[in-house]
Amino acid sequence: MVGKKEKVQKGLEVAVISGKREESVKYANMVIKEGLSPIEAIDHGLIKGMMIVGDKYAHHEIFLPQVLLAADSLYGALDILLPYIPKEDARNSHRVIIGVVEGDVHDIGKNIVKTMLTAAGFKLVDLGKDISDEEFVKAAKKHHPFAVALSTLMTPTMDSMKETVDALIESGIRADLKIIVGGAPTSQEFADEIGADLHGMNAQDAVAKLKSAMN
Ligand code: B12
Repeated sequence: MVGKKEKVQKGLEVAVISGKREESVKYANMVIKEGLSPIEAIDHGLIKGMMIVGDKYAHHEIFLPQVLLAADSLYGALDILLPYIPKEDARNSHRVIIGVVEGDVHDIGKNIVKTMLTAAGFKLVDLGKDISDEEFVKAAKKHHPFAVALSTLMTPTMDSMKETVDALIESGIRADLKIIVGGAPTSQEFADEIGADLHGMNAQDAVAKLKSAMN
């Protein structure tokens, strides 16, 4: 028998795939009303739907306008769910600067990582998307963060990640902070190669890696 939780998660998944914002908003409200886990709804509903959209897009079964509708539908639900992610009590005043590197506008994953880190008690400075290495350096000099978190989803913009790490090294502040990278084309091997410290597979992993780096 399929339970309420599975039904709602499936509803979110289908709402993303079909790009129906009213549907995703309806199911997101159900998550809250039924007291279901917003994190599970994001992982097993919204992100699952977006992964299927990604596959369909890669196989030319759908095109950019449908991907945009899917993203819009995902954001509609995220707006409702994110405020309900439980905040940790533990006081953690570590500041993290986050941004999507230059040339890349994919920011859904970055926004989820930002929310999970915020919920874990980190103080986030979100620079946004398509951020140049100069902007990262400028922000790091201004905010003196514990870590800089770099996101990219595209292979060509992995070069921008390396340029950002290089710029942080050249600016003389590299040793004062941790650098964590993430996004589908990245790996721990790639992080090592470009001189970053850490790699996170997903938002939960980002929290785990940065927490362990605090000790
Ligand atoms: C949605 C989407 C779009 C939307 C983006 C909307 C937005 N506001 O973000 C739009 C329609 C705008 C778009 C545009 C383009 N896209 Co697009 N897009 C996607 C799609 C379908 C889903 C991405 C997504 O949001 N996934 C859901 C989120 C939750 O997952 P995520 O981003 O991976 O994030 C998780 C982890 O990666 C990780 N993570 C992410 N960041 C970080 C950072 C840190 C520090 C850590 C620790 C972890 C971490 O944690 C996240 C949460 O768990 C992917 C396909 C796919 N399978 O990924 C293609 C994809 C990324 N796009 C692609 C391409 C090519 C493009 C375009 C160039 C298309 C074009 N011809 O114009 C443009 C790019 C323009 C640009 N300059 O950036 C390619 C990239 C190929 C490559 N390897 O280089 C992909 C893979 C599709 C494909 N198979 O061809 N796209």
